[in-house]
Amino acid sequence: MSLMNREMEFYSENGYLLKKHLVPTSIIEQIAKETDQIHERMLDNIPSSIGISWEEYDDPGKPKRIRQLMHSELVSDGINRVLRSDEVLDIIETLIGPNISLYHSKLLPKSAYYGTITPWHQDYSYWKGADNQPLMINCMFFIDAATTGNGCIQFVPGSHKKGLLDHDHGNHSFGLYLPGFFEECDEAVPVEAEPGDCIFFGPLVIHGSNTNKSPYHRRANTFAYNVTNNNPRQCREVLRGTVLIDG
Ligand SMILES: O=C(O)CCC(=O)C(=O)O
Repeated sequence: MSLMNREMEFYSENGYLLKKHLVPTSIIEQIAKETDQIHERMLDNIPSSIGISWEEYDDPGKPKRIRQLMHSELVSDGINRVLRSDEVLDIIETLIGPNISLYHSKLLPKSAYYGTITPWHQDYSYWKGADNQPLMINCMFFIDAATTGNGCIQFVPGSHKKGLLDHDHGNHSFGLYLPGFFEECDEAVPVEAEPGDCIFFGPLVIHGSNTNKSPYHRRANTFAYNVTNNNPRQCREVLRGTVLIDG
């Protein structure tokens, strides 16, 4: 499935695009099972290939909750299938061309009651490098429903046209953020999503999300894809197209 003209226009105007029901229900159910109780399971035994950053709170009495889990394709076969599925890659190909590599797959569990803010930022602040253009793109897909009540992602439409802005640095997960951290932003648009929906967004659009104080988890997963050879260190696995050899 490729994108319709109006979807392409929406994406280039706003910097993001919601595609409804892209991942089949049966796979979402499988992933929901595979990521059930993920916080408790990872507490007992973190496989060496997985990278975890935990929620940090002032109150040490709160339970340990995962904020970001890198290499999520290794904890869930379903996630591994979605990241290389034609449904997702056909859209990525429409947006960045035929030479596609995986940069990362990351689970964002935003736990019920304890999920914290993701401050306003542009992903290219993390990804930029001398030999890397702002071409990488995210596909965020939803395992649970995401609503304003449980911290759905929010975008500042059109903000990708401003280019990369200066970010502040903090010593925590999501340690690069725009001045003001997560201050009220009148232009921000919350994008609610159902399980199986995917949001595609570019490296320069400003985004963030609120706390989850609700009783509902907001499990989501992002795949970051790169144009192969746009900085080979940020191309972990070629998924489509050719590998261009320099020289
Ligand atoms: O989990 C979220 O709501 C936002 C995640 C995010 O902004 C990111 O991974 O860059």
